[in-house]
Amino acid sequence: MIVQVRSRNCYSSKRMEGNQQKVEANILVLGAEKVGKSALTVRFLTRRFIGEYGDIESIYSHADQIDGRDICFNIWDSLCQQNGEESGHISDRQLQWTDGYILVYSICDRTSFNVVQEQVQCIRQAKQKLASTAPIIIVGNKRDLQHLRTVSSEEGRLLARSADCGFFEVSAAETYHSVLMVFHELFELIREARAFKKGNAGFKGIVRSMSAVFGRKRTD
Ligand SMILES: Nc1nc2c(ncn2[C@@H]2O[C@H](COP(=O)(O)OP(=O)(O)OP(=O)(O)O)[C@@H](O)[C@H]2O)c(=O)[nH]1
Ligand SMILES: [Mg+2]
Repeated sequence: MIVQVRSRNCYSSKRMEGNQQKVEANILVLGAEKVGKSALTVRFLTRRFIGEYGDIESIYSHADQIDGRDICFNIWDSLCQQNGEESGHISDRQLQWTDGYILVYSICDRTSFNVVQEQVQCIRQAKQKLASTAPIIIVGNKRDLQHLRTVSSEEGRLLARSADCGFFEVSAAETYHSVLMVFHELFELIREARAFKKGNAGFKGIVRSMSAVFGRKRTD
């Protein structure tokens, strides 16, 4: 079961406020079990770290402002599905819903880092199928537990670079600001991806118009 939670100021999608259109971004938070997906999400939503979050899958809607612009974040705090051999399975519904991904691992848990690697591959393969350009940010969480670290910062950075993803190491337990940066950076990447897609569509439109004017080149 997925619980849907909407904040008071975020009830209408793409609502017009004055002359400004509200921008929506669907963000899917993925990763292995107990890496801090909910802690990260709740930190962003409430600025607080509660400690225990239970195992409820929720989609939260949250109103925010970036550079004076109203944004509505829809954040899907997922549960790690154990799908036979394949850990960290991502459903088609999730892949179609999302505009951007946050893939979380714990710096103290190498298995969770491996799950993120698998999820990056899964998203990249799906991208070819869906022709989607949803950006990814990889997050190494629990940075406060340095003495238990098993995944180096360098490994995280390398994975992100090789897969063309953003990268942050954070502690949802200790800091709000770095968590805020993760969500805002992802929003920027989503905005860039949308602008790129729009630019491409415009270019294709120009090519189509030119074909209409000058006629298609016959290939037969
Ligand atoms: N020390 C430390 N503990 C954290 C941090 N983030 C989360 N935790 C703890 O890690 C445990 C799991 O956190 P959750 O946020 O529930 O993790 P999750 O990935 O949502 O877990 P599931 O939804 O059950 O898969 C909890 O006991 C949290 O208090 C962190 O940055 N540092
Ligand atoms: Mg959770």
